[in-house]
Amino acid sequence: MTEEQIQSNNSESYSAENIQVLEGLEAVRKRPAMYIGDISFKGLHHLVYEVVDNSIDEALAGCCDHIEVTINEDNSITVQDNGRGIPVDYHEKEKKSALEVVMTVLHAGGKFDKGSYKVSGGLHGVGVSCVNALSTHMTTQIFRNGKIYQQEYECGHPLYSVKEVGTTDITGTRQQFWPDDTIFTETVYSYDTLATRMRELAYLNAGLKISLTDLREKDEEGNFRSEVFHSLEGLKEFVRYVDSSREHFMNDVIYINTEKQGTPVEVAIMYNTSYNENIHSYVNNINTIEGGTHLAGFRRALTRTLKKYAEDNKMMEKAKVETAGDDFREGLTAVISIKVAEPQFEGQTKTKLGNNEVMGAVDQAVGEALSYYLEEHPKEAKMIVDKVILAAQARIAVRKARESVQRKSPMSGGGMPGKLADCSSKDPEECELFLVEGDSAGGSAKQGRNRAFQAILPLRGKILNVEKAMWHKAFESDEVNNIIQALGIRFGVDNEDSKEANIDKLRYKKVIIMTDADVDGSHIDTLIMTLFFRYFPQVIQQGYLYIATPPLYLCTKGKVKEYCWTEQQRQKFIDVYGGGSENAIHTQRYKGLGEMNPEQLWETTMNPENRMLKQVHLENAAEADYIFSMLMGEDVGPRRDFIEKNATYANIDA
Ligand code: 0RA
Repeated sequence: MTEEQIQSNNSESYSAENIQVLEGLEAVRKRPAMYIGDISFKGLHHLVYEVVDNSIDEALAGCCDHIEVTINEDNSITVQDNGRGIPVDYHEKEKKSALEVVMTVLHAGGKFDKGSYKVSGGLHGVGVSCVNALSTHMTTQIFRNGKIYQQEYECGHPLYSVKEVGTTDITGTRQQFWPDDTIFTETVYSYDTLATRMRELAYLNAGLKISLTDLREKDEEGNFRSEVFHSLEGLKEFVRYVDSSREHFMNDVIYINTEKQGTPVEVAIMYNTSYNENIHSYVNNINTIEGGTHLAGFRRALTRTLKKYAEDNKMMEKAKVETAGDDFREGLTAVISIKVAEPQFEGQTKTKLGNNEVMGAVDQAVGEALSYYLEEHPKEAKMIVDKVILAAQARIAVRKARESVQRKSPMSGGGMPGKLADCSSKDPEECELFLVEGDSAGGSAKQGRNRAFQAILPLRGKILNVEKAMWHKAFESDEVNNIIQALGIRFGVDNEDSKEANIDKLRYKKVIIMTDADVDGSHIDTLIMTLFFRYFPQVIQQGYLYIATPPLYLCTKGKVKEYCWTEQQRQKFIDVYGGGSENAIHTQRYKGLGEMNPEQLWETTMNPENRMLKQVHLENAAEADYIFSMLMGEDVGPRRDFIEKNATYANIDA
């Protein structure tokens, strides 16, 4: 956007008359995915975020401090806030109430409030009217001027004009909607998914109380599942939460909350003993997983300030190493949250901030606060600088390890690992790579596959836990190297010393982890997912990582054979073919991939016609960071709790 356009936008007054009718809600029902991303699980939950976003805008305006989200018994959702209430006055141009315009006209949402940090375009900020359009029924109640106003809709069409239905002494907005099951392929809400996002929003908006209640089920004590997310310290608490399973060599959270060049900047920084960099960045409460100018400003300030401090205090001379940017971020966990009035989102998934003016604002805010912190805390400053020096030394070891890998003959000149049985196609769009546990299952997979488009890479035993290992250890691991080489992933493409992966030359757009359906197999799945998440998260973000699901049973009755993936499927087979009697049928329980011959493996687990693949999603990056560090870290307590809560395979083996 040019200077001129910004000027004219700013001088415009967004009165009710200025709301433009862009498109009808029928457009939303025709192409729902265009407005909310998709029509499955993600889109379904997105409806809630959309409604909550509007209440958060009211909170950002300083007019609301409590949002209550309820999953009702019938899977409808209620969101109530204690804001001013959406205006209900008459809208001259549209010849209807402002409320009705907000609820039924696309993009009418935040145009009332020019001061707010509304997100335009992309997946967010499409407005509550989209939620209305995608709901079989929606009820809005406004508590305002001592009165309760109400309107109801079906598929976005009002059933009557806004009417008064009572009096009240509160103010606020209450929305209830029933997602349309003819549009959504998934209609059951996940408490955990909503809770994760509400927790994140509470951390991102200090002081705001968000409660979540699930009325669908009671626990043993007769209580509904319910939590209140309320953070007084904002990102300071968020970074502690994300990093709670990691070990720390210093306790401080370096915390910045300021405004620079009109941009509110909030940053929390913590260093831990791990070797990973975990920066979670947000713009207007949206996780910018592709980064952008705010992240660039942060990194620049961090490197410059730490480097200057180390040099001023003659700490680098002794170490005799050249530092690179990445060295300053090893063992760093940080959360950056900024607010931008006119955000420009770019990149593959529209989660990369493009606004140039933001870089300087974040750089200045972080530079000033960090140099002040270092001066005030010499002991902590020394520990950070020591860590940086260790990282630089390790990086140089990585470079040597990489060079020695490249010297080994099978790898040079783009060669492939010897264990890889490649496919004949070279088109990444149709190529699949199976990462297979064990040489014997790998052998069956090689025989059973369709070699035109399916490649097999057998992995020997457990692979390195990268959560605990230093970077150069990963590059010294044959298994990790084989995966990297086979996939065509490159490191240090743009910058020799960078740990950032480049997947431009990715050779397969389906990478399928195939392991036994037991505890060991699930552990290997997690190890491989951890590797991808920490070293080349783009593969997950772009939806290329999958987990194969081999069947658990082969049920046989005479000539009838059926593979079963669940206990329910087996029970159904017993009912249908055994007349309900278990004795009448034969069940073969598959303990491992190795028990299937190549034909069976093809038929059940590899053939695109029959197989069931689970796509690995990155629902929430900060939560994934927290969970991976907990699962793969040192502390066994929280890990055991988590596994007990989420036991899928554990039951089977019990
Ligand atoms: C525009 C103006 C005013 C309030 C709101 C929007 C508003 C929208 C939503 C959406 C969910 N909750 C909300 N709460 C408030 C206030 C106008 C005024 O009172 O001056």
